[in-house]
Amino acid sequence: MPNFPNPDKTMDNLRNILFCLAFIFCLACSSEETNVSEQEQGETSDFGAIQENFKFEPVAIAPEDKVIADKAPEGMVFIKGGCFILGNNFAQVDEAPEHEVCVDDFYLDKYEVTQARWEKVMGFNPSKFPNPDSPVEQITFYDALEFAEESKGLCRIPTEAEWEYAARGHADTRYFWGNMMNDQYAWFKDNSGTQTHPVGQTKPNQFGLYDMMGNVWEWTSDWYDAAYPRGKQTNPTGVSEGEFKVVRGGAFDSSAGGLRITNRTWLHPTNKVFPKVTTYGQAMNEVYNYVGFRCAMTIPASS
Ligand SMILES: [Ca+2]
Ligand SMILES: [Ca+2]
Repeated sequence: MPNFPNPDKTMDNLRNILFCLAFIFCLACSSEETNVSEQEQGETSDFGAIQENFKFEPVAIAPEDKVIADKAPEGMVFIKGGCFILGNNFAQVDEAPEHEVCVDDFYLDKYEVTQARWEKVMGFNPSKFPNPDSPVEQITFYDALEFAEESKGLCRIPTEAEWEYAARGHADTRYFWGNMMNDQYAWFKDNSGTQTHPVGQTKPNQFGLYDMMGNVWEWTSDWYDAAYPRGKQTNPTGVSEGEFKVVRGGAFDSSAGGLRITNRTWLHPTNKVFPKVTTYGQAMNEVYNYVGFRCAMTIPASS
């Protein structure tokens, strides 16, 4: 009897091949979503041309806000709330769609939480680059939350929207200082010497905030959802549950591209560092290891 291929076997083989192809395709797609590739994207537009029209202007405190601004706890600045366009339609998929967001007034730490400040509250210093004046790093989201709770009303983790609003300082450019990288404003891969630096050594943004871009990534309170909501949002706090928390701003080991204001990445709230292998089994770049945070504070109702 001639040896005809068994049609079932052939279908099985075909199915296996298709399955493999689909699997490889999925891997290729999802690796686009890892922290490895995200840093490098969105760097090709003609930002130089737009740059010429941008002017850096510090945000002035309106006379009617002076009292509230003066009541900012030590180390915090008053952030006058407002509406802005959050997100970026021309970078990574999870930064779109651009949508209008309004946030209330709040206070925000001028600096990333330093190791000295952390140690005073928490009694230990987990940082890889020990220096009392440098940002604390290698802390989980829950560690940061515990610090916030211990700080008795003077600290909460900012929402993602508050973080982006504050980081922009009303700029609609790629960075708060314009569209081209400028190493006077941020510690990043090209100027950091592969380490964190004491806070406040680079130039501040329009609100007087330091190191919003670079030095260490910063935890926000939002659960990560790759899809931003559509339409106008007021004081958004993100989706009600998720697997990862949003971290923002890039770190000393990020490329210039990773420091763009709208860049989002995500980290499991129990991780102190970005894992070498994701939950999807992809090998991760080892460099994105440094996450810290800064505190926000809601303006007391009596103010
Ligand atoms: Ca930072
Ligand atoms: Ca990203």
